[in-house]
Amino acid sequence: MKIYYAAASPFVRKCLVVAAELGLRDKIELVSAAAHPVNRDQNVVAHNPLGKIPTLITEDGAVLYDSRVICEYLNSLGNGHLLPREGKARWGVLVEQSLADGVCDAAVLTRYETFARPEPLRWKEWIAGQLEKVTSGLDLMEARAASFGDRIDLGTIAFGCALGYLDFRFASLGWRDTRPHAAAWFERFGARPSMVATRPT
Ligand SMILES: N[C@@H](CCC(=O)N[C@@H](CS)C(=O)NCC(=O)O)C(=O)O
Repeated sequence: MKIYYAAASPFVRKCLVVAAELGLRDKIELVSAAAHPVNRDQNVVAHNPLGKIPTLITEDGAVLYDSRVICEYLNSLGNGHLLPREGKARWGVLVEQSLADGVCDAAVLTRYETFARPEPLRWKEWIAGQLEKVTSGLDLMEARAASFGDRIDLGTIAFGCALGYLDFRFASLGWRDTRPHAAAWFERFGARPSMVATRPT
């Protein structure tokens, strides 16, 4: 399999952590991509009209995106223990993934607004609105993290990648200051080999 990839992307990281936790990491070749909302990477667009990463090409040539689809696919290839099969537990994990991905979406959009958009066109209130999503999302993540224990699944992996992205790009937010449960949980979770191997630099 091949994945269009950038080390900084929290969505790519989520897929690679999932692959590592399932013992599939060696089966995935990384193909560097320069995904950008304006200067679109045509190598990615050739497979995925949205031009976004991650984009996965499977062994039989199918093209999969976005990260949620890729993670479910990898889970089905491995022995499927990262997503409960049914019931309340399944919806709980999927919503946790949506929450963490939503925090990443807002953070990535803030990055684009501050670094990709020409300065005279930047919209301060829009950036503030995205950052509010990040902080209110973090508040719910704090509440959920209190009961995570040693859970390893799509929900906790997505949380880990979101918190790692905030450390990487938004350290000045100081998310740990008022979120002790998430901080303590991430201290342990972030030390997993799958997380260490994919830490953005
Ligand atoms: N919902 C998508 C989000 C992916 C995403 O936004 N990736 C960013 C990189 S972190 C990207 O490809 N940006 C290029 C663009 O917006 O065109 C997923 O879960 O895979």
